[in-house]
Amino acid sequence: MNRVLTLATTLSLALAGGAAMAAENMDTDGDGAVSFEEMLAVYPATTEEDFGTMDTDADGMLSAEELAAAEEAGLIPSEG
Ligand SMILES: [Ca+2]
Ligand SMILES: [Ca+2]
Repeated sequence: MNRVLTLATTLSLALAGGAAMAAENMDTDGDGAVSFEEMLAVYPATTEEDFGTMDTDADGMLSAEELAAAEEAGLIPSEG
C-alpha cells in the first residue's frame, strides 16, 4: 500500500516538476509567468487569439498551471 502511495506521489511530483520546468524555461524575465512576448520567443507561430485561449484568467500572462493546461489541451505543440 505504501509503495503504491509513494509511486503516486513520485508521479505527481514528476508531472508538476515538468510543468514548472516548461514555464521556467519560457519565463525569460523571471517574473513567474509567461507573457505573450515570451511565448512568441519559444513558439513564434502563436497568435494573440491562441494566447487568449490559453490565458484562462485573462490577466495577460500564462501561469505554470495555464501552460500545463494548454499543453494538455494540445494548444502548445509538444515539440517545436
Ligand atoms: Ca515572464
Ligand atoms: Ca493568466
